[in-house]
Amino acid sequence: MKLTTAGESHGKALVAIIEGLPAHLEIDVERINAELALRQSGYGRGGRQKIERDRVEILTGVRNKETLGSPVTLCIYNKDYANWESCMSDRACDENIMQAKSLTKVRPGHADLTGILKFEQTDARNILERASARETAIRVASGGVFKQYLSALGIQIGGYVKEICGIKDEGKYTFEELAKAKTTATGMIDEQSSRLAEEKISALKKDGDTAGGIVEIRVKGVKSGFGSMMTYAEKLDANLAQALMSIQAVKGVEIGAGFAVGKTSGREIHDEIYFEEEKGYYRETNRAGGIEGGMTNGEEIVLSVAMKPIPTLMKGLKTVDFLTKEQAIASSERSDVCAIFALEIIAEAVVAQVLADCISKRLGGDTMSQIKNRYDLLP
Ligand code: EPS
Repeated sequence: MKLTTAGESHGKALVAIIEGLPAHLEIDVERINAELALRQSGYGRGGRQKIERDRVEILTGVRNKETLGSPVTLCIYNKDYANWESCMSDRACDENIMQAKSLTKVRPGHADLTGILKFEQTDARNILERASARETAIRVASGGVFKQYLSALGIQIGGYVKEICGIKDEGKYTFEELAKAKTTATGMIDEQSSRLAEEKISALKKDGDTAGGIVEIRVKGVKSGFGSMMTYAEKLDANLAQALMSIQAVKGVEIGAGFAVGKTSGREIHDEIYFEEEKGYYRETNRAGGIEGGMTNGEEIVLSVAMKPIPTLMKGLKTVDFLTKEQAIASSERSDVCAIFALEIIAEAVVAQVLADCISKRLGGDTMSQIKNRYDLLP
């Protein structure tokens, strides 16, 4: 399967084309819209989310609520484009408004400076419009399609926010308990930790600052043998890490115990193997995070993803004005203080994409029922 996304943050729309979906996958568009609403929520989101009410429009590839096997095109119109048309249109723009909306006091941590130099621009707007995490809206919409493919096979994805700027939710949760994360203000499950995180976000906001954080993503129901150790390109852990790292502002991905594996001995870290007639092979621990040798081993897939604080600070950091080369304070645009709740939703979508692709490579299939029959026959 192949996913291509396009669209600028304040342009007309965000679009995605998904190639390689089978025919007869049932698509419930309202399930996708529910994911989009979740992505816009969470304590600490900014003003843009009050303007947008993201809803997906399916332009191609689905008829009568079922995929046809042709490319599926998704579209989310940016409501804010109405306020930006005079400087974001593909037609001749208003020079004065373009000037007023230009950004040259490049933000440390953002794509602004390197992008300006690389693409020979004089205005970081031509960089930030695509670098913006607004693009994640269409990835969540696409993820909504991939999740429906996975749930047709009995595979579910969940997760929660583990940490926001030093405030930790240290609970150990069953897969079923993860659903609660979607109902709290921060995405943390433990209410006390969630309240402390809210206080932290409020204090950062007051100080013109932003919050980083960590989320955990879990996948239940993937049978063993997806991904392959035969070539580096087929290793599932590598593909998950690549995809998660492509989410704006993500700086770290861990599979299972992650970096802790480097601090311990083999006896302490590897998951011992057992067999029972009814259960088949199983492990009593899951420090491998459900992946060994680049392949699923039938246990839950467990991933952690760390996001740096958003680089648009209301009290900007020191920088240089790209035009004058003078020392300056970085430009501040309307932005979010904390988008870790959103990260959890986005990371689920991205994981769904990688898994759907991996499953389709192994099982092929022109129709969803062929794929389901092949999946059900696997041990
Ligand atoms: C975002 C929309 C953007 C930002 C944010 C994510 O909207 P605007 O720039 O109009 O306020 O809130 O984007 C960034 C963090 C960024 O660096 O550009 C969204 O819909 O998620």
